[in-house]
Amino acid sequence: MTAVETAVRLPRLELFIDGTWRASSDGGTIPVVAPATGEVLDHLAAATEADVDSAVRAAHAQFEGGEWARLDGAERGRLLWKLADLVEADIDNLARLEAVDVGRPFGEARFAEIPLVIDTLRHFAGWADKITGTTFSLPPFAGADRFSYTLRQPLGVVGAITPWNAPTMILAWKIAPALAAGNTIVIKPAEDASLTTLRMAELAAEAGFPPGVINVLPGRGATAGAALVRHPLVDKVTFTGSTAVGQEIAAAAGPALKKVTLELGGKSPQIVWPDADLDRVVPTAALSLFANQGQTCASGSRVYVHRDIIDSFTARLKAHAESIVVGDPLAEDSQMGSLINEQQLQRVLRYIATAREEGAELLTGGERIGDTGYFVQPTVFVGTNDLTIAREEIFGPVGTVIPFDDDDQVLAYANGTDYGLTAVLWTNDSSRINRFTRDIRAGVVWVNAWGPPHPALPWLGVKSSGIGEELGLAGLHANTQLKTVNILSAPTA
Ligand code: TXE
Repeated sequence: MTAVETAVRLPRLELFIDGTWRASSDGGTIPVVAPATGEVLDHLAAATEADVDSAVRAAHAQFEGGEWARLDGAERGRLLWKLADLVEADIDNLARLEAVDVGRPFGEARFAEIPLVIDTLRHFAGWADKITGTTFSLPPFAGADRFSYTLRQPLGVVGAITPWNAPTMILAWKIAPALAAGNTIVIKPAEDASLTTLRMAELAAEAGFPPGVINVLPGRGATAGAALVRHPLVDKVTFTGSTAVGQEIAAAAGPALKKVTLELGGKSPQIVWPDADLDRVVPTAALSLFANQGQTCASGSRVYVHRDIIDSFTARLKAHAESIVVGDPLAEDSQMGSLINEQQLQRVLRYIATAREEGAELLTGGERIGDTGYFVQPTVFVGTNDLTIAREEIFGPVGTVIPFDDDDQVLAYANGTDYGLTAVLWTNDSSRINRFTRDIRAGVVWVNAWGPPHPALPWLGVKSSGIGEELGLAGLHANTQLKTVNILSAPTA
């Protein structure tokens, strides 16, 4: 059945520190498990606190006066562009690694995620020689002519901690702006999804980044991740993951006054009004619910549908969900693959059980598929806004459709959550669009679409969904430090 090449070539599975590959200092390892089969493919080195220290010191040395510190913006941009070219040449291999390691369908990785990696690297390659401050026209000070301006400088060593759901894309979000701005970086990928990050380290070495500019430390969150956050030579921590760990990181980085960017969970609303064209809405709403098995922070997992169209909407969504092909992530026709691990499977099944206990109506799905791997049917419940599944991030293929009657009610529903990542509005009514784009508490709003982030556009969450911005000029600036300079000439007579 499959036209996809299934042989997977694993990258080196050691730590990449200062341009060299090393075992962990205590010999510790983490198994590499293929979620679709449960097979242990190999073992990764697991970084210790001492390994974190070596990597941060290498990154610091390059920043403080190594070859990297002497490169100008155009040269940094050329290296990022070269890396993008190497990723492009390796795209099938990277997509296969992602499918095997994460369980997401090869096609999603090959045609959506990895192209975004390339676009992100090229976008920030273009910024690298265009980082500027501002000049000010101010009156003389203390009898002397005054020239004041700002410099925008790199921060130093960036510590990046990435999750397993879209590990290659999120890695690019961290390295591209950090390196464009002239920082060096130490990356701790997720335990369950380190393969593409290690492959990217191989490609970065091939691109010619000086040793120590990019360091990769597979390892455990509580040890390697926490040590990276604590390290005194780490100037900024950028993290994508759960809100609970984001809070721990903010608490650890706070007393040291480190810069932090946090991209955390979501419980994003989609609102469908009666004038929306359901032929367009339903496939996109389903994509938002089920892409990457629902393991996307931007998933529009609360679907508010006006009561006038609820029956027609649910009938179409049910038919669409039941047409989705769930199967081997490497098979060409698979539209959904496996959840990441046993823990995530149990979490999703628990939420489904809770929804049933709370009286939600099961529209479709609701079951695990088979007993190998962690496959779950695309699942939709219809119910009320106070269901647990309508309030908590599930991170699985489970959507909740909730009818609404008027705009005040649905705005209150949409904003009645601790999260605020994305929101999707389905209507052509300009008054509604103006009101809701203004009043909805979210970092990113889509009107009549839902899709991937674009590297030129800031990506951010409000409330418990995060702090700071990634991507776009704002994401570049989040990797820089301003300095104000005042130059006074000798007093004129
Ligand atoms: O995330 P963790 P988990 C949400 C989603 C999911 C839940 C749990 O709801 O079901 O989080 O997933 C590292 N100090 N999201 O447990 O633990 C860890 O090693 C420093 C949403 O996998 O937050 C990994 O590299 N680092 C999210 C990374 O943090 C620590 C994507 C994320 O893992 C650490 C992922 C510590 N004390 C999960 N503990 C999104 N925003 O898209 C762990 N880590």
